[in-house]
Amino acid sequence: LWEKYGASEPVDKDGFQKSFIRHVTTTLARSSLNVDNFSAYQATAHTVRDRLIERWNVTQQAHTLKDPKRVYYFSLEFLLGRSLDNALLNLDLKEQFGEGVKELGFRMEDVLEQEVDAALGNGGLGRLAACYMDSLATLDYPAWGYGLRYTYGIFQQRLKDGYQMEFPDYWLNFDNPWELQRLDIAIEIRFGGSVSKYTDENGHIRSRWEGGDAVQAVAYDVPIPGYGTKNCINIRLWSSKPKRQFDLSRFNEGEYEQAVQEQMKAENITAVLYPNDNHMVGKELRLKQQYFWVAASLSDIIRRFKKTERDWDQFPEKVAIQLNDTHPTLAIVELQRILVDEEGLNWDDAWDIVTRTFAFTNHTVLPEAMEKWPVPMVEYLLPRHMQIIFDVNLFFLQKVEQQYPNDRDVLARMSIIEEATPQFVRMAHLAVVGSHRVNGVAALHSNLIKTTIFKDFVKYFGADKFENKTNGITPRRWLHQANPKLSELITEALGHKKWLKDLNLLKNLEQHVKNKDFRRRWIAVKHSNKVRLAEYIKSKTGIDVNPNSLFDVQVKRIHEYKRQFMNILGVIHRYHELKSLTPEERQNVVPRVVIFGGKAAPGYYIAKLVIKLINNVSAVVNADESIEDLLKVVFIPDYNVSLAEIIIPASDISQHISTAGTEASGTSNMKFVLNGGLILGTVDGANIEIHEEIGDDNIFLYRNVPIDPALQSVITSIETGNFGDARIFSPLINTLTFGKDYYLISDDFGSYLDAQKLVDEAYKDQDDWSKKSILCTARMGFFSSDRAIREYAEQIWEVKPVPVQPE
Ligand code: 26W
Repeated sequence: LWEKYGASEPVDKDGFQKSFIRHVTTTLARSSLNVDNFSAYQATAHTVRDRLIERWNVTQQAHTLKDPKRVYYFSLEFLLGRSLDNALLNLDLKEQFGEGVKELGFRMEDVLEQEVDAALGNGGLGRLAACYMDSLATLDYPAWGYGLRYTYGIFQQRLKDGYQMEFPDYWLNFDNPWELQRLDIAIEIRFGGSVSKYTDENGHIRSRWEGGDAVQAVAYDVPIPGYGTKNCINIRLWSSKPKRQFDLSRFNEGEYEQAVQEQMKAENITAVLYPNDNHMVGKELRLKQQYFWVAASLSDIIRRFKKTERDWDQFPEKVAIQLNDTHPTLAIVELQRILVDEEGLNWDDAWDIVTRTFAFTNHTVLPEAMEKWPVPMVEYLLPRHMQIIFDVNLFFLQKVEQQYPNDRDVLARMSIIEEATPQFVRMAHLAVVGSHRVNGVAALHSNLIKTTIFKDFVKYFGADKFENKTNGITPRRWLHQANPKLSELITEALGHKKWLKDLNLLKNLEQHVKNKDFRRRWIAVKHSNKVRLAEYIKSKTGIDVNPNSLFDVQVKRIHEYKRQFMNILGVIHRYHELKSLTPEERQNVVPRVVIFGGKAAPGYYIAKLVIKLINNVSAVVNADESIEDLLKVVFIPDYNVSLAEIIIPASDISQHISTAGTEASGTSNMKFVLNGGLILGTVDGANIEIHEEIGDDNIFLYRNVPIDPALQSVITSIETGNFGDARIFSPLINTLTFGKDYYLISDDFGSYLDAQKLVDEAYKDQDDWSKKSILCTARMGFFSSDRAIREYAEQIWEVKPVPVQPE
């Protein structure tokens, strides 16, 4: 019967239409007369979901049968964006289903637009996790992601009076077809309570964690389909629910209402994603999120491991866990607790298993981003874990002391505990000590961490423990999906689609650079992407921009170290210069549209002021008729993944201008260049490696030179009130003066302006620019997340591809 009825539905146009109508009728309970674009989206999504579930089942069964070593990617953020278009392309159903949708009276573009983003992340780290899941699936690795199913994702940003306003992102309002609820998988997670000691039957003194309050972790599975493979992997997201049993004694004592309220508090744990990027805020609820998530995930992994009845010492041969920054570091402590307290292993054997299991990726060197938790808070929420952390630290420091006798400073520097009042747990130190590998995310960054924050650890553990894994991006979403016209042109030129699985094949585009017609078509694609963005800008902001201008883009989280402030100061400078030009000189000017986008953390006062300044400058410049089309300034609100998919393909030049040494990698820089956009950047993060790959002629990198007089006149202009009430900006201006210019804007401003001049000059020769643009794309093979994932798999995880049997 399974064979008779279980066969897949056909995936052609007719099969699609049949399934679409069935879902409208039974899943949505609607009639044919009552199908709007949103219902069409839902019916299409459910049809695709059915296909995904089939693949998911086949893949997971195959993995269970073969029982290979698996990799688990622990990330507090997965910034997936939309799923429908991605699934249609990865499953190669877009054409057939597109036809089917059209015949039913809808436009696929409109249908795709209905989907809300899954925005369970802040920025770089969360989007990286999403790209890595795409590559893990595409390369047939037996992998799972583990994260949290936040009820509210990153806030929605709107502008009022030029100021950022935050609104809740209640993304689950209308059912989410991209998840499978697993009510059967519910794990109890404990907080608080106390630790007691007892002597076991062998006379050993052991610890037991008792009492406290428990909540339940319920699993939701998000299928992630690979491209050009049947492999479909899983992201398991946990949602907190009250435990099923109420505390009966409470009821009997008549505290019904209080008991119910306690239960409801359970749901708070996964209610909201913390909106801070690169900035630690020590909220107790955040620590609870972290423990809730890693405890549920480990319990799930251990349950799977135990089914195969292997010895514990084989655990690291079956399980690799990658820690995406320090957020999941408590997993190290939780595994040690389970092995010692519950499974009865001795401390050293347990610790050996733990360190062979975990590897840790660092994503930032900013001091304010380093996670550290007050010891009293950890003690109160997780009393046994705090004891274990102290023990780990004690044994670790004893060994350090053996290596460096009589060096008290080194012990203080390397300690997992920061000796302050109160004491703090340094999560990065714990992550380094509890992992067998530590990596940075770009060459410069990996070298930097070895000589700064982890210097002592490199000396103690040896340099081999520390590696570089330069970040990558998935070409499926960031070229094929976001830029269909360019993807088509590339496929036509290369004569195949293999480049989507082997991005180095783009190299062969280089031979087309000399083909005039190819260059013309390349530019035409860019132009049509700019027209599309111009329409979007008009519809959202009311601002008219001319697609024949140079589109200059900076989109990323707003942060002082990323220096959007320097960009807008440069815009003011450009504005002043334009106003002083003679009519003849104006003939020579390259018209520019300067586009900004990005969210500021709600509590980040200076970042919010930067947004306000950009909007004030935008208002003044765009309203100045004397400037005409020579300069337009736009802040596009609510930058997110699906907006990035419109903006990135339309960029001529994008800015990645962090203070040298502060941006660990950056990943949007890769996305822009892959789409034939040039970059203007500092010698920082992955810009350096991009430069190495694409060559001097195709990138505008600049280095700092000392202070510039042009900056002073710009500051004076703001202070004079040319851009609205000057008083509101004085805290922002103050960041530049009084020796506090921490991010070195004043040092870099002059060379920044010089680099911008080079951009203008280069853009005047459109034909030459098109050559640069093509070479950019052609030389980006290295930055595929497939390359990055292969490196992790081979050099850190030691996992191998497990292809699901072909049909
Ligand atoms: C505890 C608060 C907090 C929250 C998030 C601290 C740090 C983070 C993230 C690690 C910040 C982040 O996203 N870092 C970015 O990671 C990207 C992926 O590796 C890099 O490309 C970016 O350069 C880096 O800023």
